[in-house]
Amino acid sequence: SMLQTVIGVGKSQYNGEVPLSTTLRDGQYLLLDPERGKGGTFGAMAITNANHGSSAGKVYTNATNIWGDGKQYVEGGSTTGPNGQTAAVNAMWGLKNTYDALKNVFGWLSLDGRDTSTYIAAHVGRGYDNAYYSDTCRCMFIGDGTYFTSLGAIDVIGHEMGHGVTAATSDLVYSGESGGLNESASDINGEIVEAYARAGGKGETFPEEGNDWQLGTEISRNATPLRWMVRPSKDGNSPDAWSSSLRRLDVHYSSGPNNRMFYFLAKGSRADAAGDYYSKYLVKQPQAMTGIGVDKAYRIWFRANTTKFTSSTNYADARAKMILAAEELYGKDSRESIAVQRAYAAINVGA
Ligand code: ASN
Ligand code: ZN
Repeated sequence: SMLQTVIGVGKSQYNGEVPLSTTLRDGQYLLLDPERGKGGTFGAMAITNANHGSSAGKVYTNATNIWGDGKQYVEGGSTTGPNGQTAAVNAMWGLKNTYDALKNVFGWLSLDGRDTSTYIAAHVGRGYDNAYYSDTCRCMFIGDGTYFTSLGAIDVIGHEMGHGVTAATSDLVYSGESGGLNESASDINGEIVEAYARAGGKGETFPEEGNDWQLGTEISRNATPLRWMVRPSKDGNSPDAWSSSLRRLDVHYSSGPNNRMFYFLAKGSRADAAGDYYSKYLVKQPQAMTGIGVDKAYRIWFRANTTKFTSSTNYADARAKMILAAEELYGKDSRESIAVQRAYAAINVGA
C-alpha cells in the first residue's frame, strides 16, 4: 500500500491549532508519525482509540487531515469523529513535543534512546481520571477524566513518557525511595518538556522560563494542580524534605522532596514570606542558594537517571550520583556540582 507522510492540522484542547505529522495510506489519514520512532507495535509513533475499553485498539483514521474540534472533550459529547478526536490530538501533540525535546537537546530517541516507537491509547476506560505508562506495551494510556478533563496536557504526557525512559534505563523500582525518585523523574520530565513546547519546541537547550512548576494545572477544572514542585506539601500529603519515614509513602508523595531539590538546583532558593521555600517539614531550613538554570539542572538529572542510577537507588545514592554527573559535565568542584550538594542539603539529604 502507498504510504506518505503529510502535515495535518490538529485542533487541540489545551494548545490551540497544532501541526501534526500524519500518514496518508490507501486514501485515508492516520495518526501515525513515521518521523518519530520505528519498529515497536505500529512501526511509527501512533495514537490509538481504546474506545472506553482497556486495550489499545486501532490507530486513529480520518477522511481528512484536520483532526478534532478544539473543544473540551466531553464523554459521548460534542467532539467530532470516533470518541472525540480532540483527545487524540492532545495526545499526539504531547507525545510529539516530548519526543522532540529529548531528541533535540539530548540526542535521546524515543523511550529507549534507540528510537523504538511508542504510542498513546486515548479514551481508556469510562470517565477515567488518570493516565499511565505500561512497560508491557511500552505505551501510554490516557483517560477522558471526570474530576479532571482529558488527561492529555503536555506535562501529563511528558510525565508518562518519562516513565518509559526510566523503565528503559535506571528502571527505578516503583516503591519505597526509588519509587519516589521514579515519580520525580517523570514530574521533572513533564515540566521541562512543557516549557520546551511553550517556547516553540525547537533548539538544543531547555528554556529558562515557561515552567509553572506544577503538574496537571491544565487538566484541573478548579485550577488545583496534582502536584507542586516548589513546595510539595501544598497537596496536603507530600513532605518537603527527606526523612527515614519517606520510604513508606505512596510514590506520588515521596517524589516531593526530589522535585523540590530539582527546583532549587535550577532556580535557587531564598527566604519567602509566602513560605514557598521554607517548610515546617524541614529539620534545617535551606540556605539561600543560587540556581544553575533549568538547562544545566536537567542535563545533570537526565545523565544521572539514564546512566548512573540503578533500580535500587535511594535519595542518598541519587545525591552521590548527581554530584558525579555534575562533575563529569562541568568539572570537579564546579559551581554546578556544589549547587547539587546544596540542593540536596536543602531537602535534608547529605547535609
Ligand atoms: N498517572 C499515574 C502515574 O503515572 C498513574 C499511576 O499511579 N501509576 O504515576
Ligand atoms: Zn507517574
